[in-house]
Amino acid sequence: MSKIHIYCSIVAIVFAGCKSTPKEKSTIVENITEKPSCCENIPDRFATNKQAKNDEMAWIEGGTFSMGGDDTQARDDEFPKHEVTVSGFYMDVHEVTNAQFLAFTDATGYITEAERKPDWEEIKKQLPPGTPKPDDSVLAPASLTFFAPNHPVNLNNNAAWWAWTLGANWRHPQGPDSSIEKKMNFPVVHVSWNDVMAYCKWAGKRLPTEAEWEFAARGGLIDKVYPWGNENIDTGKIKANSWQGQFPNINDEKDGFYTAAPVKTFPPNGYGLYDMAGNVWEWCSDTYHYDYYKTIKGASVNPKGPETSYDPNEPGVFKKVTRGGSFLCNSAYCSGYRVAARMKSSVDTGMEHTGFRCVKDK
Ligand SMILES: [Ca+2]
Ligand SMILES: [Ca+2]
Repeated sequence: MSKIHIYCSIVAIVFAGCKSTPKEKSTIVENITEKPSCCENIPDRFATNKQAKNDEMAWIEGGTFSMGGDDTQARDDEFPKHEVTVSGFYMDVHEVTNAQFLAFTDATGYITEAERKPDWEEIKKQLPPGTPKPDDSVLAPASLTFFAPNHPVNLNNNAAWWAWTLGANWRHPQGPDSSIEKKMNFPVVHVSWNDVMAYCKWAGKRLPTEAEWEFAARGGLIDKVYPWGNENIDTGKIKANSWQGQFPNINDEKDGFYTAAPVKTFPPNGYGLYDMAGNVWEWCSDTYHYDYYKTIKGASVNPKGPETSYDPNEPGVFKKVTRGGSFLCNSAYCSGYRVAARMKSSVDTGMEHTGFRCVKDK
């Protein structure tokens, strides 16, 4: 998912003719190699480390594991399974909360991307030449919020449940009339990859690599589908915050939460990590490439992801990996809470169901 995708699918009238045309892999002549400039030149004022000392982190003893899909729901980009070794690291036991993110913005004055007016000069680089500039009412601070249609929809069209909501951002997760005032222990959302990189630098931490994230999510279990083993998420005790019922129009809320839940509501995995399945998606440091696993030769030690980005659904958009699924995932749709499931989003995109957690070296 990316801002561009939503601009194109929701604001189609404004961008008449704007269409991201999926191409066959063989016709892709070049992938995006340009790194987003904002991740390398974060101002030094963000590089303080006062808050992080009190954060709850778990030591994850490194090891070797088999990375990739373990069941029939696994998608093509999760194969082949391959051997990966990661060194030990500390990991936040829960997703970064609104309280933690507020401490960061209070200390630094940081303004997230969703709170800024979109930069037309940047956006148009990703659009067909000659695309007209939309009205200023569209190019206003906004973010992607979930809305439930009142009828079943085609699950291939995610614009059917995502809205470009003016005034939505981490302080107002469902739009300008919503608030985080009573949600300080909820995961922060509507943060882009660029935003979370700034947080990590301030906290004296970093984002996990995709391999570290999956190793940690498995919680010491071998070749299991979920952080708790192989039992289906809807069987037995409530295991995580996901979507029960018919997605996206009917949510039975058997787990007690329609959207996000306070962190640490559900049982931790074997490493003491909460919400590695569900609640909100979590950014990783790796660039996303659909075929990345297929290019890995032999044993891999502390892999940091591919150099180039490629998503067949939005070729040309530079994306980073997200992991773990969210309150919107269910067993009939994406099962994104499987430990091997991969998702991706452009670096400037924040969404109502996407947050992060940090790691730290010894
Ligand atoms: Ca739920
Ligand atoms: Ca999560």
